[in-house]
Amino acid sequence: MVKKIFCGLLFSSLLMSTSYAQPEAPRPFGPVPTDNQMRWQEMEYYAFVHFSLNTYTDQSWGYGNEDVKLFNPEKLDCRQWARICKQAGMKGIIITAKHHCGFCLWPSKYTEYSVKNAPWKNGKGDVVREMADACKEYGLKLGIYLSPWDRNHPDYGKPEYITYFRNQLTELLTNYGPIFEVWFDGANGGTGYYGGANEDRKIDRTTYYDWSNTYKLIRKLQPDIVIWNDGGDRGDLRWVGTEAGFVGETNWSLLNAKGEVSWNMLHYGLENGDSWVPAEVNTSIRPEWFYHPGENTRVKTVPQLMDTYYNSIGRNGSLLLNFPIDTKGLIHENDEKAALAFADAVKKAVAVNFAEKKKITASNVRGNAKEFDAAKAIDGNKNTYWATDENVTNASLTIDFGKPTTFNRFLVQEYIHLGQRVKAFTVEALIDGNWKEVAKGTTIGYKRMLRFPGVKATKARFSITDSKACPVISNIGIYNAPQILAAPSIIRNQLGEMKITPVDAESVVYYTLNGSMPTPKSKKYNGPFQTKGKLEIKAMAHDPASRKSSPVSHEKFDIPRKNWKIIGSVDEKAYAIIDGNPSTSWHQAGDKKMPVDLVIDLGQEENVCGFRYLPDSDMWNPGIITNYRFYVSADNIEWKLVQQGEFSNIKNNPLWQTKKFATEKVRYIRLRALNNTQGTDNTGYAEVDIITN
Ligand code: FUL
Repeated sequence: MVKKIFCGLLFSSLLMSTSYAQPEAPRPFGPVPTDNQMRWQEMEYYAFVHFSLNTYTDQSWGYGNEDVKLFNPEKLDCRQWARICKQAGMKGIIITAKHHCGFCLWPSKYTEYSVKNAPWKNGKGDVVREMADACKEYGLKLGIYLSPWDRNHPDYGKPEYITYFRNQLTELLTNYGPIFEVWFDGANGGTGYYGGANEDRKIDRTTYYDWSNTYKLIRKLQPDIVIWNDGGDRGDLRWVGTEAGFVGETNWSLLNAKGEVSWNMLHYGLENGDSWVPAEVNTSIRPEWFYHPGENTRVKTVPQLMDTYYNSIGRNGSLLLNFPIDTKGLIHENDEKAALAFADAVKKAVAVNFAEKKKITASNVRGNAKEFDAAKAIDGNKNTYWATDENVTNASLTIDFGKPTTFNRFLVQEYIHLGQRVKAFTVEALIDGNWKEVAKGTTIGYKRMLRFPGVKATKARFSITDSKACPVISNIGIYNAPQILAAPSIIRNQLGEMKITPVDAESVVYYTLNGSMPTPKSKKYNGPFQTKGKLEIKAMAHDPASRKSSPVSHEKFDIPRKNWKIIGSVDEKAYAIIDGNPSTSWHQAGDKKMPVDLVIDLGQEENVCGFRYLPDSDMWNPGIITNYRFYVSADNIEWKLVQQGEFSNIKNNPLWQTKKFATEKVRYIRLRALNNTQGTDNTGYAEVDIITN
């Protein structure tokens, strides 16, 4: 009996001590993601494909009256799209099943304005079906973009259109398997064809679509879907207020369920919002969403895409990167190259996690329990996390590398199932026995990545300095991303000041002014410097740690343009065309009719034997000169025609144009534009220069 009582006591005291050592897990704080939002967030990176009649009309928005007969891609291959997306590390594809022009990429029962009346596959084709099949084959999820605005449909603006819209949604969400995301563009209402009415139709985008009932239908047909909506009722995801590929550094996955959403709320979220509405960063791999042959040379570079990566996925957002499908029906080879090189750069940036399997300690562990200890932040398990005691909102993790280790990137993830909590944090490095702050951030959320110049340290410390509730950290990563060694850009401004800019701010730049190839023994660039006269410069970026160098940039500059005056224009902005910067431009006054003259006073007589013209790269109104005449003068009274002709292929390849002629000793030059590539009077210039003897 005594033995029994003793055993009973022992058992219950064991129970008590076990429950004492197992503190309660933190309770969710504020709004939390739904399962659908969580699955979506973990996808991180997926594609948009823009393909429609616009592809064949070089437009960004069709009016709604474009001929369906234009749709006849000779090589349409959704498997090529899926292969590239898969290789690029993407997890899904969202297709523009219907853009604003109303043309449907699937044979909708409810309209004649679709692939069923196009010559492609004799009207028997279905791009959405081919896309769904290709996604399945490549293990990608499928998403649907269905423009609420339809510039073709006669009923747009009337209640009948809502039935049409829902019928189409039903087709798309029923016949093509699981759909992970549906995308409702915010561009709504305006001029259009509307079945021949050709008028302006305004709608109230908050009420017209009766979103709450449309959402009910969507969730009934696809219970696992997330809804993106930039108008009307709050969807599951939010736009970030820009299509340029970045969300705010501070990025709360919260908004209020009701009320207006300002630009700031889109861009930064709302710290005390009452609903979980995370950010999706949508941007295109080219300047525009649809394919335009003129942009074949304007595909984003790896450094640009890496910036987008750190400013989207690295800022608690997802990245929706667009491929404009070309007229053949393929992702263009330049876009493929860029996307794969980008994927490779990301892979290399996070190749080795120096935090993994290292000694890690925490300033505080919830209930001192193993379940919440520091090691949970580096165990590679997304379902475990380090947590502090209730009300402890200042705490740190210290990682001991065991030996001096160089790193320049820091990654951290909150266990967002319990809400987004952290408001501020720092990253420090122990260098020669002293702690040095190397980076700091505000919000974390699902994933936050920080970039900073490389440091060599024996330990790293991550400190949360402000949090809404006790932090819950599921993952830490410490990396040494290789520098991106692309050729630096070289600019000489009007005053002759030379500026060299490497792509990666951490690179060291070396240059020569005597035509020889630069090496790490050449002159080191320490900032802009003054130059005189003609010169040739070669420059490269160099990473001392890896001893690797970039390709060499090479520029030849003619005489400085210091004393040049643009005659006949009082517009100070005109000097953008001689500021040496190819990204600034100027256009002649709008009332000037072709031929349009540009006259420059060189300040003194020069031996001129040619000129150079760089057109403006603005997508929609570049004012690119096609046919020209070039005159010179000693006195600005008598002019001599020295060269004339066309800038061939300048529309598709808007690069520097160089024209030479026999040497003339003159002080004034005149570039006369006879016409432009658009057939209008608009005349633009990014840069104008001369060649002297
Ligand atoms: C915008 C649209 O108007 C563009 O054409 C494109 O579809 C982009 C994704 O959204 O608002």
